[in-house]
Amino acid sequence: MADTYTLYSMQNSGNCYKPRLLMRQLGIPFRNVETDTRKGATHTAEFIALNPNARVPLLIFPDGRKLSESNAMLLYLAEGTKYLPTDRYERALVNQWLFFEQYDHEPQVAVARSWLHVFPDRKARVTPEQIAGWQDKGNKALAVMEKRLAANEWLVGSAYSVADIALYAYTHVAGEGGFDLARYPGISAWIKRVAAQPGYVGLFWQPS
Ligand SMILES: N[C@@H](CCC(=O)N[C@@H](CS)C(=O)NCC(=O)O)C(=O)O
Repeated sequence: MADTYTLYSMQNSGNCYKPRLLMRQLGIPFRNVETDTRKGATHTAEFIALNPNARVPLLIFPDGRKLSESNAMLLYLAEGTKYLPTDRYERALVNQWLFFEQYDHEPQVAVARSWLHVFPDRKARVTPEQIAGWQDKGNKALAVMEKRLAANEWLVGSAYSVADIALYAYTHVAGEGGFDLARYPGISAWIKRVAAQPGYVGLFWQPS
């Protein structure tokens, strides 16, 4: 039995940043195992034995239990803390934003960033139509966020929650996917508010 959590994660990944940021804000110690998907590190037999879905992040509990899916980690780790509302409806709204993030936002905003920025060697294989498709749908997702954040400080209720962490992860680096955040003043102000939260650390932070 280990004495801390182990997180398999990749520094440049927003999905991996979500649990890193939350664990840092909750003061939960963990060991970070850098797992570079650009080098195929999630496709080794050893890694697939841990996560058959061959993706990071992957969280290993001190007692050996495993959890994949970044937003599942946020919900698990935030249970009983100020980062997850206790009110039933507000919790449902947190889930609403987490599902939105995985279905409408991440597949456009993160994928555009991945092809244009994280894997620059792949850039030559991307067609202008693909880029336009990601940007059109990604801007629609950003517009949904803007509608909420133009009039509210946080995505759910009146407090910073795991909904903000989940959406912040790829929104704050959306410029690297060719998105113009200047078009979204509500989102731009929210990005500054998230970065001012206690215990905040940036995308590339990992425990020493
Ligand atoms: N829905 C998953 C997505 C995880 C994901 O796509 N991870 C990427 C890095 S951001 C990955 O491991 N890719 C491995 C590969 O494509 O080979 C989550 O939120 O955790």
